[in-house]
Amino acid sequence: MLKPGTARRVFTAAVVAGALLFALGAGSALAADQIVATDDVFDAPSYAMDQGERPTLLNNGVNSHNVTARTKGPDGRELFSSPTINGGTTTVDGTQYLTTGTYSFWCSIHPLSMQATLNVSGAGSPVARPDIDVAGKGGKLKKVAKKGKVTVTVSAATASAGVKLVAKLGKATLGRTAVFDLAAGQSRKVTIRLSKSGKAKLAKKKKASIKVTGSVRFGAPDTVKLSLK
Ligand SMILES: [Cu+2]
Repeated sequence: MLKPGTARRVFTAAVVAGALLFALGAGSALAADQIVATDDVFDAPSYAMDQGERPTLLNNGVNSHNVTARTKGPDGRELFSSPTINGGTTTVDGTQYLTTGTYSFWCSIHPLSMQATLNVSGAGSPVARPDIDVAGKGGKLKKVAKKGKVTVTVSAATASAGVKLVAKLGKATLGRTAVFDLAAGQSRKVTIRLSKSGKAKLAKKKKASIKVTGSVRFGAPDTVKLSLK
């Protein structure tokens, strides 16, 4: 038999515990676990984060360490990675786009002894992955070869940093742009200047199909074909 008042106390305790759990679950203030490296191990077999977060890497060792995902992202490079540091802290980049799941990583310098997993919880929401679109029209081959310029329009559906364009004729690179950033919803006309050898290659043709590929870190590349006559 419960003493009078016990049931109420149990009920009150359950309500308080429930409210506390709710507050913890709803709170986005819980930061991602810090990944700590010493020579030459990570301090835990797994680390936790919510969606949209970027953990930090602390290097307490003397040797250089990094965090490098073991799988590739849509850009063909590491799904997430940190710079290599020989002390202090740095931020892991690319994890902000991850959805709930378990992702393995290692230190690329010590891949045998430094392996761990990153567990992304169901809380939070991921940042929209960079998403670009490259569009353009063909034109007069003679004009393009003479002016040595190809112009395309690059649009970003989401914030896309570190965009660059390469124009190719078959396997030969005709020209490339410097890296530029686009905000979400931004569209920009970009001119690719062709190299001297690129211009010469093009001038020899009667017609040509130029491929312009836009690439962006952490996002999928996009290609447009321009037919020149
Ligand atoms: Cu290392």
